[in-house]
Amino acid sequence: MLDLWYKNAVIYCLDIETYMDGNGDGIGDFVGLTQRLDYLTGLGITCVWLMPFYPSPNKDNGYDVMDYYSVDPRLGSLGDFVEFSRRAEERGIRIIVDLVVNHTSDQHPWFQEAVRDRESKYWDYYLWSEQKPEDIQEGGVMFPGLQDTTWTYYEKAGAYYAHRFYDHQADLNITNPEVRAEIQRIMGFWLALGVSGFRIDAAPHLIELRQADNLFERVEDPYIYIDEMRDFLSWRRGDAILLAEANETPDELSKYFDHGDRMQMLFNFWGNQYFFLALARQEAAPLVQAFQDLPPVPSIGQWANFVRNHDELTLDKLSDDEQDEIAAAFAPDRDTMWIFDRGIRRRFAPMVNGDLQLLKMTYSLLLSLPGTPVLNYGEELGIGDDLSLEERKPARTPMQWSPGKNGGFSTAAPEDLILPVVSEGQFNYKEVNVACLRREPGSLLTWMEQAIRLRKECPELGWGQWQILDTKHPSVFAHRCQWQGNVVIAIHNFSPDPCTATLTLKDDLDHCLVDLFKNQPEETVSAPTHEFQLEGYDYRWFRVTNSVI
Ligand code: TEU
Ligand code: CA
Repeated sequence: MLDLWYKNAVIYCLDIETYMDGNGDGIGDFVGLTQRLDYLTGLGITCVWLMPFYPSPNKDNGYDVMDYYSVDPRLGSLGDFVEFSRRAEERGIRIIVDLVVNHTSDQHPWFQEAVRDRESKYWDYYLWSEQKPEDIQEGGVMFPGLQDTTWTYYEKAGAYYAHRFYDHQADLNITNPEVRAEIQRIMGFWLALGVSGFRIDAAPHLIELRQADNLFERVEDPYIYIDEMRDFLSWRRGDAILLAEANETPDELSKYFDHGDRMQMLFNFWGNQYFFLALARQEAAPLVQAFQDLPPVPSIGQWANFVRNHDELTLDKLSDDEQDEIAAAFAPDRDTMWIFDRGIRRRFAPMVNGDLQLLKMTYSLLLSLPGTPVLNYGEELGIGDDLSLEERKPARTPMQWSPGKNGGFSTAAPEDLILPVVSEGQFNYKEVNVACLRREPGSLLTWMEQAIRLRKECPELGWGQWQILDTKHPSVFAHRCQWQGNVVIAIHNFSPDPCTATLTLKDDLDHCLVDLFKNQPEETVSAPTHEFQLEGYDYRWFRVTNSVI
């Protein structure tokens, strides 16, 4: 019997720094987060993905790590981590942590030792060149506009070092077996502290194996390194998972799964980008096509679906015209709303002007799509953003807990907060916050709790064989998931206009459909096609039962 807990999980991503401040210094911390575990339990979350919380100069929101074995003192101590992990476990909540080993901060002692002494073993932990090489091809700089090159001269070292991301994030050389051993030690450490797996940051760049002479040629099949990571992981903890951040084309993605011996989970960036195109066009076709293009998933593999994450909403796989369609619908002001010339730096609720029906339809889709849903903190409230902040920060403002001071995030003076709480406009914390929305029957938060409960009661969605159904209506997306003889069908209308969808349900002939949100029987499928009357942005889930209830 396979106990693949992640198949029916509900994952919630949060940044400790902006979640809940327990000691009033304006910065979220482990103590604050631990106080909020009951909230997460109530919401129905089963797994928390913690963004980097390690000591860091914090020039890239913690993705610039200077010590992999510790907790940033601003956020607490290792003891606080263990307390948090223990209390999460008590509530049946698993923890996944970010593993950021494509690069280290230039302040990491390995890098500092390397530049101090070329003879030290740490020199070969990184990628060096005496002359400035051509910029790394295949994707080049990752942050155009904020990053000029992939090679930067380090005065003290007298050489250039490679970096895919910011110049303070020196790429590690994983062709060096000692670096691979370090990565295993890091994984082993957090597994021993009870985590259930890792989000592998920048996975495609991590596995770009590079020759020690810096030629950047692939010396062997780069994916083999994932087998090595996975082997190590599974020996140390059988039920732990690797969740890769790999924004790649379907062809490439299949290599990350392989036959089930590499990553268990991959973020579905492909589906995400085409979802936004579908929404902009109010047509299901782009999402239908995207899911048909995805590679088959091995039995232990799983897509991690999401609406928004902490980065820009990257649209790099779409054409310029398609990006323009999305811009016109959701982010018309290129100057303030876009970044890196490929993505939108807004949260989702403001992109759709807080349209509650559209928000519910979207999160209903997220919770029902084949795979496992990943929510970003605050999405359950329809939290807003702050476009006056620089770079990717608009979508990283603090969680909004109450209508009180600083939205209940912190008791510090507002000017001392790590980032300002959204306090202006439609999404201001006085209106959009946990305390108010949980008491409002029709709110997104109240609805989300119910929807998450439903999702957990429908394991067919996470485990089953899925198929996309023809709906005879361009704006309607419908899919059917079957598992262990049980069937769930979900129907979503991507248009604000009511319509009739006609589904071919020949496999379900003579069965009864029970509307799961309304908890009432619809009608019996008495012909091979069945009509559904849908409201604008409607979402319907049905369980197929043997007899009329
Ligand atoms: O992002 C890696 C990365 O490649 C993304 O920025 C990517 O460009 C984008 O999502 C779409 O392709 C990760 C983290 O998520 C990000 O916050 C860090 O800044 C980055 O790694 C560097 O560590
Ligand atoms: Ca604090």
